[in-house]
Amino acid sequence: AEEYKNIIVTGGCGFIGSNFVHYVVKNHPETHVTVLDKLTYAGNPANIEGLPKDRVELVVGDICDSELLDRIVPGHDAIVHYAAESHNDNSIANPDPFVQTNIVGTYRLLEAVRKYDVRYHHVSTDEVYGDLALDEPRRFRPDDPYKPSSPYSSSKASSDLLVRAWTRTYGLRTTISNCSNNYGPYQHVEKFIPRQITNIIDGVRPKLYGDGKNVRDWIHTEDHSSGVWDILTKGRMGETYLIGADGERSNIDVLRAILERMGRDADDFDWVRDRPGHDRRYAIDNTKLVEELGWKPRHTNFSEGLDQTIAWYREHEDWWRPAKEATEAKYAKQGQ
Ligand code: NAD
Ligand code: TDX
Repeated sequence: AEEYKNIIVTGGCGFIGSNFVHYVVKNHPETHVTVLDKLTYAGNPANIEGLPKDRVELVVGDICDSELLDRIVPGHDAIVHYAAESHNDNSIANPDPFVQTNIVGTYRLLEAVRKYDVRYHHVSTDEVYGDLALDEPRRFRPDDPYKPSSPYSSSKASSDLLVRAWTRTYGLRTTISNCSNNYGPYQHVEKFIPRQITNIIDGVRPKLYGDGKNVRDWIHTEDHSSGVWDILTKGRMGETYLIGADGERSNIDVLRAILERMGRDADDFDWVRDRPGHDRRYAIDNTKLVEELGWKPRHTNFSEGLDQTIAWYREHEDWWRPAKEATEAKYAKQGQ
């Protein structure tokens, strides 16, 4: 396995990026991390607070800023790119920052990777493959055609295609991972699981879109981190790997599990307006990652992961409280 001693993690103050920074600090003591993060509404420096100063440095800035990239990329041996606008509902209300950060931002990073010849790992989503029917036996595989549905997923798909083309044309050393829905600590309260947990804490009824039968393939964010690390250090150049942990569940089942574990009635929620273009089902076939790189998820007990996540939000109200009111005001305007 390749060792990288000096890596840049973009979006390292967001949910999944910060969990990856914690993972690297804990498991790979030889590696120094430079976090590059713009600190948008979704980025919070508290997510990486308390980590040793000699292991993690925060640079506040925009991935679209090529002069900044010229200053910080030299001297690093790899970039792991998490920074993105990540929320589908926001992308429907205003796609502009999605095109900027997800497409233009990735382009600027690829140009820096080309100029300074650094290893690049691109973090993406299973949503690039579109959606599956509930009763379809098929799951997503790395070579499936791209068929994104939303402004968010189409901007991520665009960024993946830039990576593939820059790799083939300029011979960059890159890999791509497409992961399913993450849950765990530090996830923004706009997302499904934290939104419902914090609503229940606040005595507000959780909100379920459409008929609630949409299926997501849940993975604990720490398992996503170990998958990305394995691909970064052992993956074959130019390859795409899918990260998923056989965690398919309908939204209504997830919501009822949260209600039950928080001592509430199974029907104590509101049905709200469906998301336009709402993808029906995502499901990952992880064979390539498991067989080629020997990756194994550790958090395979969803109920246990959910209990830990509920406990985390109960214990970290000071972390999520500042974002809660504005998030719910935005949803209320959309009838959600
Ligand atoms: P997030 O919204 O929690 O965090 C995004 C981070 O990127 C924030 O810290 C934000 O400040 C930063 N950022 C945004 N624009 C930036 C810019 N122009 N320059 C520098 N930093 C910028 O997102 P997340 O849920 O942690 O997702 C991280 C990545 O993982 C994204 O690329 C997303 O597409 C991908 N992904 C997410 C999931 C999921 O379930 N959340 C699943 C698969 C893939
Ligand atoms: O209040 C809600 N009620 C509800 O029913 C919210 C916020 C969501 N939902 C539904 C919509 C989805 O079917 O729950 C499901 C999950 O919703 P999100 O948390 O918004 O996630 P999703 O749209 O599936 O996308 C997530 O996984 C893939 C991440 O936000 C993306 O960044 C990632 O690429």
